[in-house]
Amino acid sequence: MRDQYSELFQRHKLNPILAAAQWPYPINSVFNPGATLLPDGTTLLLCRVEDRRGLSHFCAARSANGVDQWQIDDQPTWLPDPKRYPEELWGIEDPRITHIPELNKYAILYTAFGRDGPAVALAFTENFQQFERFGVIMPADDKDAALLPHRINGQWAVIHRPVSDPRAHIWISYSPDLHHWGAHRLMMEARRGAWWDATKIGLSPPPIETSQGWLMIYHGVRQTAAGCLYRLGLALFDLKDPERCLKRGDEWIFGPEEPYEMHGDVGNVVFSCGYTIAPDGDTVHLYYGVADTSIALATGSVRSMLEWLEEHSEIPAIDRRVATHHKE
Ligand code: BMA
Repeated sequence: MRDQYSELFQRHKLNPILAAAQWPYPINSVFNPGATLLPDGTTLLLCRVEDRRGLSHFCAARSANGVDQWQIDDQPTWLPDPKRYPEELWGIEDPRITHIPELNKYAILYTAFGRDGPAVALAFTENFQQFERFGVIMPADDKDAALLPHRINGQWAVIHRPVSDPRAHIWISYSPDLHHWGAHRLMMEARRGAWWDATKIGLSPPPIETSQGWLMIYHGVRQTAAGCLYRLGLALFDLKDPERCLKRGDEWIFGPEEPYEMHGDVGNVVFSCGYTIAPDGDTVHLYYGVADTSIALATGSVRSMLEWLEEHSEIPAIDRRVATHHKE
């Protein structure tokens, strides 16, 4: 019997590493950033910034070491454009960045928040200054999406989280051209009952491609009498058939513990949309929003996450009441 839980991620001692007070223009909060390493080794965070109307836009912050000395764009980098894109009426949220070598561009999947609710929208950029919008690719209610970095069997693949109230599961959909999406498949269901990931789950950052499969860090939402608890867990999916779940961790691996994670606009939330992986191919810098207020950093290892899954995994049975068409 273990006498304590293993900790896969270590919080940085400078947490939170980015907060509203550092912003060059007035904002309410900054959280849930997408992340990538630029070719020169700079860490780029595309941060979700909320203003005092309650609406969000994106602002880029760059740092040589990914920890401090952030160069923050002195005005919003990417604003919602509700005149041309009505689905962005109430803002843009939670960007997830994937570098796409075939296109030599970065894909950004984000939540466009409009009258019908949150929808998944796609855009591309080469420089994080100009953004080419493809518009909504998964209509409301849908969010928590990322594009896989290359085609699978000739098809592009998007992981996303449609809501079938009150439950919400993780799905994957395919496209030949990035515009037309179909072949929707259930990837992983929310558990039921008392579990930490009962009722609602969603992709957190884009999955990590490893020799053993797509390693997914996902969030589970536990609804309690005192409000929701957002925590992170792990699962592994087949490289060539990513809708096939190979392993799913039982316990959560990271949850709100520190005061900056427990208190803020929405307390008890750790929510990650991005990471960078160091040149060693193993060290993961996980960037995450804390309490929908600021940004924090925790460091982990791909190898340790895979080893942990070896010991903490169950192979999930697909619940046929939810996914009658799921193939074995
Ligand atoms: C989720 C998303 C996140 C947010 C979290 C906690 O549904 O909207 O952007 O951080 O709720 O409020």
